[in-house]
Amino acid sequence: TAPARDRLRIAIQKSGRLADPARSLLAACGLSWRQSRDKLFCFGESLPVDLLLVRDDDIPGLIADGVCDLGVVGLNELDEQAKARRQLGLADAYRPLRGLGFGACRLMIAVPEDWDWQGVQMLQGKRIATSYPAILSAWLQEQGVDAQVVELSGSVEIAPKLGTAEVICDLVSSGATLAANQLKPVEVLLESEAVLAGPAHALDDARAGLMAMLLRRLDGLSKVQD
Ligand code: PRT
Ligand code: ZN
Repeated sequence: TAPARDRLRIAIQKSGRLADPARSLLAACGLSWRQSRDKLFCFGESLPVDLLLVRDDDIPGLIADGVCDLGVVGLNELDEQAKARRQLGLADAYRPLRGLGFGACRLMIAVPEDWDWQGVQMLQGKRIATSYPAILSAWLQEQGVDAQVVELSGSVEIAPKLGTAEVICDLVSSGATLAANQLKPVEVLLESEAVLAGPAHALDDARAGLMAMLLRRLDGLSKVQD
């Protein structure tokens, strides 16, 4: 078991879509840090709550390893890594605690604009490019469709043009990226937003009280906004 700690550590995205909203939300909860925006670690001043600035992909793993106690991450990323763990037969290591109301997007199947979409059976035997192979393969299995999952780490939307896949499965917010690539969204696999993620099992030292207080403050904020 990990040694007892008396400071809470929260991982957020260093830069990217979730970085500023995550910081603002935590600041609205009364947290403040010593100036070190370009550093990896921000020491908490108002409360013993420190920040770790990382890539979003690393956040679920940091919670799983107990390096961080909480993280602000897209549900898409959290769910992908949770499903990948499950597919490997590993125990659940983290769970979403609260939806945070920003970073909304959908993980969707998109097909060439000129396809006459008749339903998921049209995916049978096709190659589908995605950065979310675990969510996609679980969904295909659920749908009873046999298709090939082509894993790409980025620029998924150009795969059909390059001929590496006929179809893609990617995040969509405005839909402009799909349209620019002559693709259209046809099926939703996941409704996503930024979530506060925590460990699957409760902490049992001073951090438990800090975590409960932070959740109370977060819940208080959403009441004010409603
Ligand atoms: O460097 P790091 O690894 O931390 O960042 P990243 O590049 O992996 O992540 P980032 O900052 O792009 O996204 C972080 C999180 O924001 C994602 O995991 C989602 O939870 C959330 N989010 C919300 C989105 C979008 N909306 C979104 N639109 N993430 C990506 N996109 C992509 C989308 O795939 C498309 O290619 O943005 C493009 C534009 O979307 P349209 O539909 O508006 O054209
Ligand atoms: Zn990333």
